Amino acid sequence: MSKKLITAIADMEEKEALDLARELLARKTDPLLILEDCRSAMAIVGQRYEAGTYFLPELLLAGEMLAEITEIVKPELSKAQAIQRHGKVLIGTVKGDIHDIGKNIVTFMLDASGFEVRDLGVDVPAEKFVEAIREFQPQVVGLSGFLTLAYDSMKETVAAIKAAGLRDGVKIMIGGGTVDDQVREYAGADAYGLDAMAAVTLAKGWTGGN
Ligand code: B12
Repeated sequence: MSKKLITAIADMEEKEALDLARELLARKTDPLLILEDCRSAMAIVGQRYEAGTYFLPELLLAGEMLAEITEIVKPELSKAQAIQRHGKVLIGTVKGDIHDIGKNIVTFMLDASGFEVRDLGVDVPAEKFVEAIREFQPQVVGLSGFLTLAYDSMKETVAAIKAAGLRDGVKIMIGGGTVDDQVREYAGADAYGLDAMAAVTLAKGWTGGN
């Protein structure tokens, strides 16, 4: 863990944060640990937003910094993973929610771990997931969401997949922010994953990848 990186992101020191991320990579720090620090920093940003000391511009800048750091660590992450295609994963941020930093990390990790991933983007209505399952034929569907309202959208999406007669053909994992096993049960998904590595482990478990 790099306290300096966490503090730089949390304090909105963009240049320092990016320089530190590059420096850590150059010192052969595990790219996953760098992403983990980003997550810790985001939690602090969230607390400051809740406390009223940060506002939307800070959330936006934090989002940008995280996206930039993800771009910086991407090449190293790719190198660490052997490319061997395991199966197909369809992913998206559910309806009403536009948070996609976490989803993008999950997408990237799945791709780097050998999955063919189709990313439907953000604010994705249930019907769009159904359409894409018919067309793309994934074994795994990933639903991401950070807002509390995303829980209902996840439930609607799983119900729509079931109503379309496609539920038995796919495994559904959910994740993002405060999603936990209770939300999984509420939504009717097969599993929830705490982070990008958990998403990869779940998908591999369902597709027989290793
Ligand atoms: C950055 C941010 C934004 C950015 C988003 C930029 C972007 N491109 O995503 C912007 C500024 C746009 C934004 C907007 C809003 N935000 Co905001 N935002 C955040 C913030 C600071 C960080 C979120 C984040 O990216 N975290 C880092 C990522 C890496 O974590 P993650 O998503 O959890 O992802 C990891 C895991 O969860 C997992 N994972 C993620 N997806 C999936 C999927 C699967 C299948 C699996 C297995 C795993 C998995 O793997 C990821 C990597 O390890 C949080 C505060 C916080 N507490 O974190 C608030 C927060 C989420 N936002 C909040 C709010 C209220 C909003 C707004 C409504 C604000 C407003 N008044 O307009 C809007 C939402 C608009 C909408 N319709 O969605 C609230 C949500 C409250 C709630 N419970 O509903 C929070 C918690 C802040 C707060 N404390 O109030 N936000």
